[in-house]
Amino acid sequence: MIKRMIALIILIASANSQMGIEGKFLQLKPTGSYQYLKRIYRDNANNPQYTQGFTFLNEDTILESAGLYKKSGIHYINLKNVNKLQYRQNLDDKYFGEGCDIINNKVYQLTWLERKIFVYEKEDLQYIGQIDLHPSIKEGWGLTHRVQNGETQILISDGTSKIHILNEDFELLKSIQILHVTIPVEYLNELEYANGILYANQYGKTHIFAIDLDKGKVLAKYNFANLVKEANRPDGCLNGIAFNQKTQTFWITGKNWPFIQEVKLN
Ligand SMILES: [Ca+2]
Repeated sequence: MIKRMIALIILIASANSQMGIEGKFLQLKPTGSYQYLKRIYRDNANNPQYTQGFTFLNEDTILESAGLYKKSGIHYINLKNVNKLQYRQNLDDKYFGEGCDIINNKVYQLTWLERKIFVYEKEDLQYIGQIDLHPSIKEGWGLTHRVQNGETQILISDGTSKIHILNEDFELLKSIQILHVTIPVEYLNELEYANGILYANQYGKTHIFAIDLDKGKVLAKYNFANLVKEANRPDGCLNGIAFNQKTQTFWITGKNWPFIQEVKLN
């Protein structure tokens, strides 16, 4: 009897321990599943774009911001002809282009260390003006927006684990630190807000996080290591997340990548 009780205690202790480890593992790595759909190749041999911002204008046109000093710019590309850069505007050599978005019929483009946000006409990307990045924001990295209770909120990443929420006048409302379980997610980069969820990649890594912004919490992690390998660009990591409202799919790419990839995130 005593032997049987001891065996039972050992069995229960062992099961608890295994569940504990497994539960912790699952918590640390909530892996999101996805399916690849279409892929469109682009001529990166002759016309590489160091993609820093990516968002849809309409169902088949993407706004793209390109980085690097002396090579930065902003343009539209159509999915039917991705090699033609429509309404391309080059930045002055001293600016490094970063995240971009279309917010209430205007186009906004961050710059990296220069702390300027350029504003353009949506139709033809004619330059309208510029705004200074709020002093509490470290650098200009990713840009997207959401509408909360009828109010537009601008969301900016700055290479830290924080997402900064600003009003339409680019005044800072609050900054939220994003945690993956208990670990701050550093180097948050390109952003895309879709259906109440913030999507962000992490500089130099192969995954995209789905984030509950208000809770500051990672909901899922989608690993695109296979895509990064196929892109085969040691000079360019995963960057560029654009959500197509009509098809409810994402198009993702990277810096100097030879293709853009449609993907359905589950
Ligand atoms: Ca984006």
